[in-house]
Amino acid sequence: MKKVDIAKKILSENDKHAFENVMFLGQHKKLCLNMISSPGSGKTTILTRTITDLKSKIRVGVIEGDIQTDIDAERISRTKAPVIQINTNGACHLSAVQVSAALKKLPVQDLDLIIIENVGNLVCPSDFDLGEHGKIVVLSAAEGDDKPIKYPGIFAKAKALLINKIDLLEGGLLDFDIERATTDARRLNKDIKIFSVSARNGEGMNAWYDWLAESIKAL
Ligand SMILES: Nc1nc2c(ncn2[C@@H]2O[C@H](COP(=O)(O)OP(=O)(O)OP(=O)(O)O)[C@@H](O)[C@H]2O)c(=O)[nH]1
Ligand SMILES: [Mg+2]
Ligand SMILES: [Zn+2]
Repeated sequence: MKKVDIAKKILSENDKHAFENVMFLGQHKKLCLNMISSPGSGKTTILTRTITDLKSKIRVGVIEGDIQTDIDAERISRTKAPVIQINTNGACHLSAVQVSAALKKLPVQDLDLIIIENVGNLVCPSDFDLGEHGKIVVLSAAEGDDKPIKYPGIFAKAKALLINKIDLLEGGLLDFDIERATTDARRLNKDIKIFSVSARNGEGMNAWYDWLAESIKAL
């Protein structure tokens, strides 16, 4: 009996659509980033703050991936940024074909930057290329500083790491060691840019905004 490697087949089908997205983004010359993290580390909060703070400089469009509900898309639309919702109906990651359809619905010509919020999951979204220019991983202080070594895949692939919720470090209620998380992430990925931020109070966000502006310019 012939053995079929289903995982390989799904991934190569995905790669075809990822390539379409690469072509689409290249034609329109738009930067696209794929934001990945565990549930609740602060992706949507980082996005709403980023969109609001950069409003006069960078026009952001969002593709929101969620297993169910449009809660996050609602939060984004309150900022007035264009947002396209993808419900994966149970799937734990976004696939390139879903993103391809969403990209065509966004007013791409009016944007400077497209950010995809992937389904909250630190593991398999990193295996699915969406045709993006770079992956951004978010790790919140409450999750523990051992996550880069425990879940190395995404930290090895990401262009940038946002260590979020650093406001929670004050008062000594958490034992998250930024130095350890940073060192381990750099050991996996020597080029990764690391930003320690609080999406709640805005601390550290300016360095992230500068990096976004530089990345758009460098495209
Ligand atoms: N203290 C603190 N809380 C934060 C910060 N950023 C986000 N939160 C809170 O963390 C919770 C989860 O934030 P979300 O932005 O919904 O996280 P998410 O990664 O988008 O979650 P999913 O989409 O469900 O994966 C919310 O209650 C936020 O208010 C931060 O910097 N500091
Ligand atoms: Mg979210
Ligand atoms: Zn998955």
